[in-house]
Amino acid sequence: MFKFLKKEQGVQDEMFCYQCQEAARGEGCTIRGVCGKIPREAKLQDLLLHTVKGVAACSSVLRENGEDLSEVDYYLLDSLFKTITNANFDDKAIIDSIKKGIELRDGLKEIINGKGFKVEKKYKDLFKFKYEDDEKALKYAEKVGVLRTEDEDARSLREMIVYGLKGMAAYTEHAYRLGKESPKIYEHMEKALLATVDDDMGADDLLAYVIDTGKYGVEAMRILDEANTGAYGHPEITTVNIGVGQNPGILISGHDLKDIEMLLEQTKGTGIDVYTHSEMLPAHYYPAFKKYEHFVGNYGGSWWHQTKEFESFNGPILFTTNCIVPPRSKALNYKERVYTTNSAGMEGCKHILADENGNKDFSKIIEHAKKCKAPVQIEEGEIIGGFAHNQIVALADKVIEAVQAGKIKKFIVMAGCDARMQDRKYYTEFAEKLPKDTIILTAGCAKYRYNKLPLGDIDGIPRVLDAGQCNDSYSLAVVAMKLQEIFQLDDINELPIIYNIAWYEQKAVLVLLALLYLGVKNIHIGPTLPAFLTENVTKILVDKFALGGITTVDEDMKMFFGE
Ligand code: SF4
Ligand code: SF3
Repeated sequence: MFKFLKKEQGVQDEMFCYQCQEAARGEGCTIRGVCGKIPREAKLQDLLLHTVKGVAACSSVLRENGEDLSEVDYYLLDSLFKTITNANFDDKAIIDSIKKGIELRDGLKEIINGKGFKVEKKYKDLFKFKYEDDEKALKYAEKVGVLRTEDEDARSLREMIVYGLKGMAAYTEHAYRLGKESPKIYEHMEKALLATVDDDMGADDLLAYVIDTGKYGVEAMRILDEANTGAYGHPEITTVNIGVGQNPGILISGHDLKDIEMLLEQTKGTGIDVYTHSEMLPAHYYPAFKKYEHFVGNYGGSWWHQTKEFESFNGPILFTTNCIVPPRSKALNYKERVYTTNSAGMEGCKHILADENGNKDFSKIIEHAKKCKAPVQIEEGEIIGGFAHNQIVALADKVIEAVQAGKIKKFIVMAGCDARMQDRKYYTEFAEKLPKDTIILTAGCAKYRYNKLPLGDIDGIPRVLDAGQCNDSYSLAVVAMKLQEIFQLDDINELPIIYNIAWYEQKAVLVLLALLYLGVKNIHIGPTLPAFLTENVTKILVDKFALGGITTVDEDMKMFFGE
């Protein structure tokens, strides 16, 4: 079932990155990222990660000794988030973060020395780098990238930890902006980052960190759920318009709900409409945002369609997080309409900063929108969503009745991401060919492969239940645990739930690790297994968790349903 791919050892290429599902040739991007990341950007990101580890080496010592580290906390989140696939294509922003990290690291080191504490000698290499000039920095980056770990299995486990931490940083950052935090998450981030540069760590130790990253991943998603629902109410069943209105619009993308709240407030009464894009679609499900009449609908599909859809949208676009596709072709003219905020960034675009209270002034975007034409309609109709844990629990009686009457035989968790690969047509076909007595549980942008299909309902329960963003995969876990309780099962794996997850970037890695931590077995991930998993590490995951890949729709239907 698996395709095992050989990693090139010690390649002398321009860059090496294998963190996402689109890694070139299923091995790694070495000349230029499929995502658009160029070698210079890749190297700067490697250097940023190296710097973050240096900060962690110091902050972990001080944290153990009860010091206040609020500046470090946010730095960890922001820097890791900047290196997620499709989040930041702005060299200056990355360089600024590297320089800030060096300053932090050296400042913390002084405090440590002053207080008579000690950083373990084995981390000494994390303190050598100083940013003198770009050329030297890029040269140094070659020593600290992914390929610094020669042993492929150790590299695989180390990088899996780092990718999980990136996803964790993203979710924790959103919660942080809504005033929710967990010191335990920062503590884990530091320890786990250090584990990835610690030659004393064997495979078992690293694997324990992998699973612990899943544990704190559950915590990060739980806190974000608490932050989002605490601020904006529990998502409820909602139909979302996918057509357009007559006014000029602003399109908001990414996952940050605080940003959409501020944007909706500031656009009130301006004659500008607000539309969601890709992972921001679930904002429509929150009660707090329903009062805005100018919150018109969702425009377009998942992130990778943006180069086409941003052209026809006509108005400004605000990225609050990934996924950005750099419009590097000269034929694409929308770049001057793109704005970024938070850890997102793209060279040549305007970046909106928050003031010291976390407030942002979006007036420039609003003025820009006023000069633009209304969006061109690309589709019409409605989609339905809002099936996060509270809403599903509210429907529990109906769902249980349908299960007991044999009308619902299985639930299929198809959460995760969408991306460009042709192979992803699998997920549309899979959804279409599923037996009619099944319900799809989804979250994340994977849904765009099937959320506009006429899949019908079972006794009024739609066959695609969208919980929300990828972080709302937490909701799916809550629902599974609730069902386990209702059906009085000893093991979560006895539930009639199939996991067929589409992954792309590192938040999906964190979601996978979270599910593994929760004891979920037999998860299938696709369309390909991660390039960062070696044959040996894959075997461990197969033996321990029965992790699997996917093949063809027909084969997989037979595997899952025995038909
Ligand atoms: Fe390649 Fe993905 Fe890395 Fe981009 S993020 S360089 S596509 S592996
Ligand atoms: Fe990810 Fe780009 Fe879809 Fe939140 S953000 S899921 S891929």
